[in-house]
Amino acid sequence: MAEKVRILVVDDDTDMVRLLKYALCKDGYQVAIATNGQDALRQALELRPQVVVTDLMMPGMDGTALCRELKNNPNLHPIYVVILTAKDERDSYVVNLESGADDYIVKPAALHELRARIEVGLRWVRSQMQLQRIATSDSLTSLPNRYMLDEVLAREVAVAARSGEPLSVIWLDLDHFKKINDTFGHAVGDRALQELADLIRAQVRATDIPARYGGEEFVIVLPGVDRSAAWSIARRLRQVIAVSLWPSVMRSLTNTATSIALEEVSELTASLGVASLDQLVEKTAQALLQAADTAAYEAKQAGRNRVRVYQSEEQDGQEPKQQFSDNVFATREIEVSRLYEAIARLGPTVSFQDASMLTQMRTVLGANAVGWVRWCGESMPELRGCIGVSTETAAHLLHRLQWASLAQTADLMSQNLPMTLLSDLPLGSDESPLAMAVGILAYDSHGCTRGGIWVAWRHEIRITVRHKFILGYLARILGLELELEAVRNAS
Ligand code: GH3
Ligand code: MG
Ligand code: MG
Repeated sequence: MAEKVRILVVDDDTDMVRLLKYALCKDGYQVAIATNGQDALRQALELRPQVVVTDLMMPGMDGTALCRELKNNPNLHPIYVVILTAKDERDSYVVNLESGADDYIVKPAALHELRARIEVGLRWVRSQMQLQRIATSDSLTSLPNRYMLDEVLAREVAVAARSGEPLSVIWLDLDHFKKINDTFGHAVGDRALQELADLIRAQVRATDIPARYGGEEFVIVLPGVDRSAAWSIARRLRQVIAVSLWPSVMRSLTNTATSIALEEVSELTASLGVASLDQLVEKTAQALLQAADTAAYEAKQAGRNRVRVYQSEEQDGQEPKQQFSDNVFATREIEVSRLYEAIARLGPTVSFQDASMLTQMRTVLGANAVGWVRWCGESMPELRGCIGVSTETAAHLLHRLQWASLAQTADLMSQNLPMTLLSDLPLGSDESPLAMAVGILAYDSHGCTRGGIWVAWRHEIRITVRHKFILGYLARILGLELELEAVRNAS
């Protein structure tokens, strides 16, 4: 059912407002009434009426002042104001039309004339709304466009600067998107952009504002979100995009000739940059966007399909970069003996997660042994945060734990193969306070990490195994029945 048109009737004559309410309700409008200017303004902000019919002479705020308030409030636009008054004077017409009134009717007015004028007003309101929609939203994705983004961001920067609340921005740029257009045509490219917009909408909260900056670049404004929370959101987005964007494009194009060719592409990924207002010396919307764009550019440079947090010059000296950057292995040495102590206390479990919905992997080029430590415990403060352990350390640990086959592979790989970087840390900022993982990552001919298996010291550590083949490959290395069972389940 279509939503009813909302009309606010204002008159200090209570009989008059009741009569008008009765008549207009019968016409199918939703009608609210007020008997003075202040109350009318309050109700207008709540109800957002399309049309206000107001008397002029009222105690307190009169009709002229009310009209000015209604018309000057951008949150109420578009609103059509009809003055309905006994004051039949040329000067009054002029003053009120100049105050923003759209129409002026002298009482007593015939009801059918009032109706006709309300309809004129609604035609204007509808065309204004359509114009507003065209001017502020992107026609392909229906997300706010760049013009709207500029407005929103300027407003949010001003609010954050005043309140001291955090404000972050994510810049998202699809990877090698030109290739999608070149290979499959613009219609498929357009569909991918629409699917991406839906995916972003589904991933963010109601208070976050996603927008299409232009082309295959999107920006998400995150009011009240600090840098590390924004980083988590960006990482989640990156992962969801890598996992489901291309499959959903394919699903949306099934039964078309192109859908068969589309299977040739295994994934469509994005590079993301994160920046927060508190990192900037110059706290402007433009500087914030620029910082997020710079971080996204760094993500591209580092190999795409990853997240980078903007690092300002001053911060570089203060905090370890790896605490906020994806895909970075710390250079910091871990005192292995201390890890053994902790491991001995906790006991290992094998952990893997299958994501069978993921698209096929064509080639496995090799694998690397890597390790991750995430530590917030009081006992080993020097290990706080996320630290990547070197291949050698990982191999060493595996030997100590007598995971011989895994350790052998790790040894082999640490000698013969280049280090592949993790495309996603297996741990989120809100996860368990004490965790450690050592394992093997498999990667394809593009150097993209496709999955792995881990010896974990907490169940919370999960690594996505993207394809049964990888799972099988790793299971063979480990010689574990458990994983072979999972391979069957994944097929
Ligand atoms: P990179 O990983 O470096 O970002 O590579 P890229 O190919 O994604 O980036 P580049 O800036 O070279 O190309 C962007 C492409 O996005 C060019 C254009 O064909 C495509 N594009 C931009 N807007 C649209 C659109 O509205 N629809 C379609 N189908 N394609 C678009
Ligand atoms: Mg681009
Ligand atoms: Mg791009």
